[in-house]
Amino acid sequence: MAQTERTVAELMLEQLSMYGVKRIYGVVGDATIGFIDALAKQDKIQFITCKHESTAAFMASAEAKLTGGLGVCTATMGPGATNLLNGLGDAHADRAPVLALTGQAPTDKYGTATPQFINQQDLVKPFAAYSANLASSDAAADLLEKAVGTALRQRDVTHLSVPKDLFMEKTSASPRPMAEVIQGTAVFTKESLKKAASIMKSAKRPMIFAGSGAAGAAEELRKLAELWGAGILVSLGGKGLLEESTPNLLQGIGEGGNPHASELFKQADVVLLAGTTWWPEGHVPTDARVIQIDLHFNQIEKNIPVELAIAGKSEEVLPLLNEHLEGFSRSDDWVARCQEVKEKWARNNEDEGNSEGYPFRPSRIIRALDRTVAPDAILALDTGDNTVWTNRNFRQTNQTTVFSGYWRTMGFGLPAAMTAKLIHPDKQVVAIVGDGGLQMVLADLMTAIRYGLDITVVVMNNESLQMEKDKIDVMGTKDIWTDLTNPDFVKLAEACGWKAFRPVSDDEELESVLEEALNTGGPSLVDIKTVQVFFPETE
Ligand SMILES: Cc1ncc(C[n+]2csc(CCOP(=O)(O)OP(=O)(O)O)c2C)c(N)n1
Repeated sequence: MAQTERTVAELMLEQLSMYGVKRIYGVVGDATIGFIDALAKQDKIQFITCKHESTAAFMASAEAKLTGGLGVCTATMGPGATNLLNGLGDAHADRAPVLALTGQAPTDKYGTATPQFINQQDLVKPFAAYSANLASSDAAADLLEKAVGTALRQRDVTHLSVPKDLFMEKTSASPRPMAEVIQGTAVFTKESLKKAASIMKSAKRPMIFAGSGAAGAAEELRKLAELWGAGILVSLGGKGLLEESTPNLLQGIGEGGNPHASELFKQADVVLLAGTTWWPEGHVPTDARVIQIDLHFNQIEKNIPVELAIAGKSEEVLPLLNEHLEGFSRSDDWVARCQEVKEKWARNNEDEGNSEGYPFRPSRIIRALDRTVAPDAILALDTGDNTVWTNRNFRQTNQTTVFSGYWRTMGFGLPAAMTAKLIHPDKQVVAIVGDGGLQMVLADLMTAIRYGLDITVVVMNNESLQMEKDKIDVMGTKDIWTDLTNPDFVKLAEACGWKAFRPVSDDEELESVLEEALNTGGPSLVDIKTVQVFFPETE
């Protein structure tokens, strides 16, 4: 019987669909026309067309961060591929598995001075765990399996460039299944648990530091804190893990964290990291014994002085550690100090959140959001002082947060919010962004319209690149260019078809405007005039 003949592009799409890919983000270009044609002729994978390839790559990165699975983006050769890079940097830095599929010069022009040719393998080298250029249509299934498998197993960016003509060439190869790799169970041994328990039992001032990797382990974390007499700190990604009322929950650490908790943390003698790689210099102890639990081996290579690392899921490792700690005689004095710090911060935080005046103070805005967004909303954050204020004043309940952790790129909030809505159409999605960050991705306001995405973007409009202004202030260097020249965001959003709002006085109006925007249906933007506050200044 004759084997089915498909084009390379059709084969790749079938194979990606077999791997569970539901969306590909990108911009059309002539080097990918064969791929775009095949996308248009199938209905298993949705193509989300963006205005700029960096938005497409941010969206793919956000997809990987939110689902734990693969994100896929596509761009044409040359400038298209180059535009992807910032989003690939974000995915690489945060260990989000993303596949970039790019077009390349046709095979008979590959490597010549043909327009837009660049060696793309060299281009993506610092970001990609694997990158190959397809040289023959019959190798497509194997290369794609290698690219996706490497992205998922190494939790990194991978890349395939495909010469324009090959996308449309026929192949008799079949989609190749991917080896299933079972991770997370039984990779830690009884010995490693015993060793961890013996370090933990030496603690007089224990601290737990939890992040998004401990998402399934809230109950066990609570139990461990109780048994071990430990304080609990959470990274930005771990914020929604535990209820505010959890005993000894000290909230965030580092810039925007609980300042009193930093002082306490520096005195800790044993630290257990559960699903986080956040280790903010200047806020961490210098001679504590550190144990790290993380599902992914390659998360254990960050700059943390870890004594013992256990590769496994927090929800599997923690119950076993808890068994070892039954009957541990905890330090009541340390527990009391943790509780004291928790209460002191709760009082400060409440006061900050109630600050008055117009334009609004950043903490007032974040606390107003805290009071109005749904308990299970998804928050998409940008990079700037707006992120730091969110970390400081947003007291999460059960919300999920998606952000640019180690890459810290501006412009991530809007694309990430759009992805969140595509994945979770029933959830409320809110992006909190600065006026500088939003201006980097303004063109993609139209992407939200095109796909009818019901998201709310809250702009903390301080007419400044405030995070840089703060740093310039500290360094005492000359500052001319941190002041922004802003458009009227309300008019601009409306021109794009968004609903837009601007609260204009300091009373209950802020909450009611936010509520209206959150419930409006379709994309909405809230432009909030914000006071320029030098960050380290407490309110
Ligand atoms: C793409 C990119 N460019 C530049 C920077 C450096 N940077 C970090 S924060 C920041 C200012 C952000 O300004 P804005 O978005 O207005 O937020 P604010 O700090 O005022 O809250 C800049 C320029 C960056 N992180 N990413």
